[in-house]
Amino acid sequence: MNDLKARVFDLISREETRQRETIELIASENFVSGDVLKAVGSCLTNKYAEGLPGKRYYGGCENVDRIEDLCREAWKQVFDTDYHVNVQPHSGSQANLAAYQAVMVPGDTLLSMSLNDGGHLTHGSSVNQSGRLYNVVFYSTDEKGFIDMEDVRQKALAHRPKVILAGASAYARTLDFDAFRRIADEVGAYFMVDMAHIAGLVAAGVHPSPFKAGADIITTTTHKTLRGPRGGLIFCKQELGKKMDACVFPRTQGGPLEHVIAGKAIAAAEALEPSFREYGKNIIRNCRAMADEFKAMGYDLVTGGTDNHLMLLDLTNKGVTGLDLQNALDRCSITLNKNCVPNEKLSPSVTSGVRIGTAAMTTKGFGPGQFTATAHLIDEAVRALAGGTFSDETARAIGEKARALIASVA
Ligand code: DSN
Repeated sequence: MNDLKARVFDLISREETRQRETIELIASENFVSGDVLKAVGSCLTNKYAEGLPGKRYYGGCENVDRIEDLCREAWKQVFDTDYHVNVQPHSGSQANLAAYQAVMVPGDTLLSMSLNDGGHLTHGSSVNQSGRLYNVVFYSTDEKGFIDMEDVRQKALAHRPKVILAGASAYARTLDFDAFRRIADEVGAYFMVDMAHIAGLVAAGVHPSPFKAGADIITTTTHKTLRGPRGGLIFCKQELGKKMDACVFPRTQGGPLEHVIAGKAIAAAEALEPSFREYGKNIIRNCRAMADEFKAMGYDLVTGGTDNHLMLLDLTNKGVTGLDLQNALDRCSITLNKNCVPNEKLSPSVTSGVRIGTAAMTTKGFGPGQFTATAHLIDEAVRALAGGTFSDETARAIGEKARALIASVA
């Protein structure tokens, strides 16, 4: 093995250790099963299969055709839907880009939630293609951080968007899909949902379903609460299916990643197991327990709490920035990410808050006891940072306790 390979494998092994010995609180991450890893690491990575099952531009597709068909059917079963599905998007960003192209032309209006309020980069941010191609209008959150549905309606009436988008990457509350659908109908807009963060909760039946609300297009990633491989999916009403497929390939992508599609099929099989429903319930139970503990310790939570897998801590009253806390916790075997809060005064690379999610550590077996104990470890770091006493010794002491918590469920 040459030196470069040895270095790469060494780094993979270090990352395995980091993932094993760290309390993982990034709300968009999770730990896949050995079967998902096996599929993603399989010989399917060698295969080109541009096109769709039965309509490929390459020979030798008989096995990948079958896998992709199984994958499509399984995901429809997971969400109990007869929508059209495309399982080829390489990511959530690719899924959104293709979905927009199926119903909008450049210059059309998209009504969505801004990145600062909890939306996603691909929901019209000026630094993303979505913000450059479309005329983007953002609806707002109220002073507590809740989506203001009256503002959605007023902006929809004023701007007559082609698409109204519901979905977020840092929003701790239930999305009212029925209310969005009604507004979209009132102004004749397509109603699109990006359920990437909450898809596992929808699959588990612990968050309202955008399918039941009749969204026209639903995109998701497969690697967050769904606990599958890194990738995307697009569901849409049957009448949009042909256009949607063409917007994935050849419009925005080339050859599909059939090894990842196989991993998505395995993840769908796992989401269909009864234990997945239990997993979804536990994610929320754990998140509420941790949020309550933070509140009891005097922390401000955006919206005052959580209904889903994540919470946003506003650290303004603690005198600590999101960046400082993220960096300090990196030294304590605890991983999370800095995050903007409503009316953010600091830059997105510093921020006044952090986002905390419970999906990954629920997979590892953490229950309310471990999550509340983790809240106290984070508080220990915050207090040391605020008091100017955070040191190598603080990091070592918190890190030891974090690793003991992990060991307690191993
Ligand atoms: N960047 C992801 C997140 O952390 O929410 C979304 O794509």
